[in-house]
Amino acid sequence: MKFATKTIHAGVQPDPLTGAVMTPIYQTSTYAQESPGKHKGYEYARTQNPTRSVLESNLAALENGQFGFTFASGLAATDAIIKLLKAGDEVICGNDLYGGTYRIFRQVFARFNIKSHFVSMEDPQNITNFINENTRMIWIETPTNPLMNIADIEAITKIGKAHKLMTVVDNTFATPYLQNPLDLGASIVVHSVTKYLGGHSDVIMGAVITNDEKIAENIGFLQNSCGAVPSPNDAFLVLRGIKTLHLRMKAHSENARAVAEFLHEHPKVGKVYYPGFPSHTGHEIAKKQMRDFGGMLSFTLVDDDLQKSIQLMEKLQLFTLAESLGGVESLCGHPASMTHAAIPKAEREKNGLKDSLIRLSIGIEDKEDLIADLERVLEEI
Ligand code: P1T
Repeated sequence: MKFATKTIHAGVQPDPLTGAVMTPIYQTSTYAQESPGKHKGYEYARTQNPTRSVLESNLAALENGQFGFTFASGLAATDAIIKLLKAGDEVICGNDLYGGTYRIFRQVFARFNIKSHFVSMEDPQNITNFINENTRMIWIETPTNPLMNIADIEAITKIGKAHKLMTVVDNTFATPYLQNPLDLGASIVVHSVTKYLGGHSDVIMGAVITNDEKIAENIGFLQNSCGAVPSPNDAFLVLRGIKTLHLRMKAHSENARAVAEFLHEHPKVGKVYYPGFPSHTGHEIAKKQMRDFGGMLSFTLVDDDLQKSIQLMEKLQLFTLAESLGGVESLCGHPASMTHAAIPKAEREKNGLKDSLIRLSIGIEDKEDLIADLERVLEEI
């Protein structure tokens, strides 16, 4: 099956009980058993839920994976993956990551003696400098949040395999429409389903997808044992959202390209962080591993003036100032005080994340209206 067909059909069958074409919301916490242990494959809804199972099969198919698991949030999915490790293990992470991912490594799992190193993934050789006998995992985002850096998934998974490490790719920004890390050798794909997969800013959810049977068995065990599962209602909403993923990602990518080009030409704009530009350091790798460049971009003003950046975000009308991304509506955000505030300022700046940086999640409105909104505000500040 090709991608668009998979979004609509993979894992989805008319309901065996009624023939309902849309997967029903099985809003139940438990299931009747005929005799102890004699049941229809469903015992308790933390462990299995038919609405969730359909979504998990669908997500696995989209990522060309065999096994899919959903969680109550992207961070709950991240939490489950880190719990594959034990005290004393070490992880090498990209140095530009969602602030919450940094926080869970540094402020939660550090307490359980899981050590994390944050290094630039633009040159995969940086990883080898940190590998020792305790290293178990490499963790990357590509494109990264919020600097839109690109990591070479194939090159990094090769290093991972050579040292028997798991390579985890957070594919939230790209989505499986644009990039399939498992095909490039990744051990695990993680998603904040909250974003493009859900697509409508109305659900918090995460997902883990893998082709590795042993990893799948452990993630399934952790999903049930730790219990951060999503609700069947949310599983229904995400199944519904995914049916238009291909159409939305095409529109997000087209609009983001137009907005990036507009900003690039504007005299009041400083740097535009967008991997679709041939001048972007990761452009060639992005072209190799992605089908388009996605709907996210960041930029600074020419004088790096924080107050003007804030004014701009306050004055935009079509871009709502809010955390999150990947919905049909455009959002703007201030990473330093919002999504990446958990990273100490010195660390942020060392990695190139300026306080004046503005992040845009480009929606699927008419691009002329988005550009007009930005043009008006850039004029006013
Ligand atoms: O918010 P949650 O569903 O728990 O997902 C966490 C997460 C994981 N990975 C990436 C790349 C993310 O961007 C996120 C969440 N990010 C935001 C809320 C944000 O505005 O960047």
